[in-house]
Amino acid sequence: MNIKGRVAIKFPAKSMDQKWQRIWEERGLNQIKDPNSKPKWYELTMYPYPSGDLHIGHWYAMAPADAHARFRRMQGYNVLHPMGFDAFGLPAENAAIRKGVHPKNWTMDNINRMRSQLKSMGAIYDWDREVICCLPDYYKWNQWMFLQMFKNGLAYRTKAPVVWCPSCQTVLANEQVLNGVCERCETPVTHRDLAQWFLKITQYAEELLDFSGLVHWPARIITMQQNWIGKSQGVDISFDLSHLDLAESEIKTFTTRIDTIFGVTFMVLAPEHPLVLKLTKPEQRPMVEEYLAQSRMQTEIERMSTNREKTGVFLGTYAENHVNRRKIPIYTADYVLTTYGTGAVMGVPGHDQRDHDFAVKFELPIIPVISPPYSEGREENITYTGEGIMINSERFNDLKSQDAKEAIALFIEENGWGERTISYRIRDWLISRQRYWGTPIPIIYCDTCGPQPVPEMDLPVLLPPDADFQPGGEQSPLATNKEFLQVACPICNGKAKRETDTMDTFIDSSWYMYRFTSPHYKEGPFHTERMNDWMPVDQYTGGAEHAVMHLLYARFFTKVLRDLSLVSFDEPFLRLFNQGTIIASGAKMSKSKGNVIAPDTYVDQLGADVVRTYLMFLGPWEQGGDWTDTGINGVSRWMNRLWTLFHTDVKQFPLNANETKTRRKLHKTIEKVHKDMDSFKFNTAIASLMEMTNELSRAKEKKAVSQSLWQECVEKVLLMLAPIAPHITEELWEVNGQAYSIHTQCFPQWDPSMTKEEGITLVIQINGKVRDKIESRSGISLDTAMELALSSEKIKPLINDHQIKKTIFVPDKLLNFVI
Ligand code: ANZ
Ligand code: ZN
Repeated sequence: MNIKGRVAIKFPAKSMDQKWQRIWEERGLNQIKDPNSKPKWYELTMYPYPSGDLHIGHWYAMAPADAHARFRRMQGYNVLHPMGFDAFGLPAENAAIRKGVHPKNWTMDNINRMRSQLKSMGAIYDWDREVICCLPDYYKWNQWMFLQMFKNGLAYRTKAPVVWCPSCQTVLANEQVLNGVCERCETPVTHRDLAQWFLKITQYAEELLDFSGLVHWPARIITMQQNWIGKSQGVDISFDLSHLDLAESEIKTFTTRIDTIFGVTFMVLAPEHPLVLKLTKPEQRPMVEEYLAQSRMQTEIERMSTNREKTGVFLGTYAENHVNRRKIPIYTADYVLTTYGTGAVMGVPGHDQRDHDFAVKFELPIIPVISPPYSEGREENITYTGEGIMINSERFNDLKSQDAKEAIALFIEENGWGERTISYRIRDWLISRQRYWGTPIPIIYCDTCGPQPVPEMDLPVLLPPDADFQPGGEQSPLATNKEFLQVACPICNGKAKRETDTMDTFIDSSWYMYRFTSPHYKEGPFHTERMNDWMPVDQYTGGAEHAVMHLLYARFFTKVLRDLSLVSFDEPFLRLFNQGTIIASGAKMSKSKGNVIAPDTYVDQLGADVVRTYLMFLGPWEQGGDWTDTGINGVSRWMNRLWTLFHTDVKQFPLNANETKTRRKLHKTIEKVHKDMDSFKFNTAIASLMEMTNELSRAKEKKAVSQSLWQECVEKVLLMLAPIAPHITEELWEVNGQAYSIHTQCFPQWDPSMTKEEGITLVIQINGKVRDKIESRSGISLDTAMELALSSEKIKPLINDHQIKKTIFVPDKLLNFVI
């Protein structure tokens, strides 16, 4: 591949990269020393799927994160910035099936390739700490954690309607369904009833809504988690079925609008609701059954859509509304979801749009019970969903609806018809996957003793290498592997069977940050002391697409570990930063557009530093940016200039010079770069370093700096650039006679007296005559200068009513009004 308009590199980029990478490795520059006298800084970047080549998106996530970790190291922290591979899961397996190779071989080959590509980046990863989740010494601890949860009632198995992806042939977690399609293959999902393992994340719903333990997380990620957890306050209210002579004497529904209870004219059960068939009259049964069969085929998208015509079937029976003894017909309809509240709703067509559409379609009465504060001009067919004054609600009439909410809830509680409750949208985490490439769930089923945990001493339950890994429908491919399947019951030693499902791969990433603190530890998932040396993670970086799944699961795991007394803090990631996405030449990268950037080619031709620097320069990291060859050529040119400039012979400079300008510029640059690096603003940090090089070029040309200042500037610029471009700066550090290594130096400090804004005197003229002199800081704009001038007591009376025809502004010097 050719780099358009490629600028030739004047320095031996490739051999320099190799030379320094070798020396750093030999001398153990990046070997992590567990606790030492320095304060710790754990900076973690989300570990990648070993999906093949390391693409530019990986580089974009990792190179800036590496620069930030390096910056912290130069600030004097003991830094842990590890790397590993999220090696289990569907993408690896699907690709393996497509290519007919074993998932393990495919995965490990990719890991080996990606590791060497990662090494070419020159990052500070300590490869002795690598974590690979598909290896038994890692997934053993997935199984161990599962067993701890099982023993503490946090893991349970139940038959449940689950989301099913017909293409991946596996169930999915709710979090893996985006707008009704599988997030992996984009096939619309359907539902099935299967016995599955769940983790009780709902037990932590309330605590997961408390973000106060976090130091800094993006507000939008917090909002997404809040919405996902979806807390609603309302009332669980029952409707009377006692006249029907069933075992169940009531149906429970959840409503956030108990103030509308007198407006209920029907009731709707989700098709999956267990009472549907019991409440169906024999003559309605064929229709109901057909409807249930149909709705199973519907995807969540279709069911949730608000503008779709409502469907449903009358069950033939009625429930009674306790508050007014009104008989209301019971329907089943798929706009009610089984996964929320109680899976049943009270239909209030007067005040809920979906209920309204349903009532219109099935010709059900519509009773308004809240009168809007201003009723004039209100349209007939629009449901009123706001607050107002109660009507048609017997003794609650004339109350404000907000007050009626309270009063009615009390009234219902007093009569034992229901109680105030809080409902969460979040469901327990379904972790069973009917796939081969995952952690076997360590459970044994014995006909006599029931489901039994695998004894801890028998862990890990190894994934059999010789299993057929083609997906097999509702059963995991492991079910066909007799050797794996058949096992002795740990209690009675009788014949028993293993669980054949594997775990959701999000289990692996829920605690991998702990494993990095003692990756070779054999006695437990982590060594407690080492873990306490490093955890919690001080800075986490990665893509915003992980707002709900991974980041919520990881928070949940930490709270579980805390409750098991394994850790003593509440949150795993104190600070979170999301980088944006990188596009190429104005478009999303795709093979069909032919604009996929292969980092290897660029690294090969220009060296790692040019690629790293360009990635950090092409836009604010959090917004992402557009990769263009013109852009990277600009960086090549700058590095060439640096290379030449920093090979300058200092002897050509005078011993003394009037050099305040250069010195000030240096200190301002240090301040700016320091602050920018601190807050991930790499692009503006690099821009300041570029300006500083301009200043040095000027100073060199005019011989306007002393030998010592020149030397100081060279050193400090190199130090500031070192986290961003580690190879060239190490080389130039050596060229300039400094001792190895630049990367163990401190980040330069600025002198505040050098960075203070200089004061200036602005001369104010009227028609060319000096009328006032105003003290101000330098660099003020015309607008600010006008404001200052026009508020001057000397100028005001002179301008008075006159019209200003023209203003002449010489920044930092003069403002002249022509009147
Ligand atoms: C009666 C009512 C009247 C409602 C009204 C709303 C407006 P949020 O706020 O998101 O928590 N609901 C309850 N369970 C449901 C389910 N399984 N599937 C679909 N809808 C369900 O939503 C709570 C409201 O969503 C509840 O309050 C219920 O409708 C509906 F003027 O009850 B409401
Ligand atoms: Zn048994």
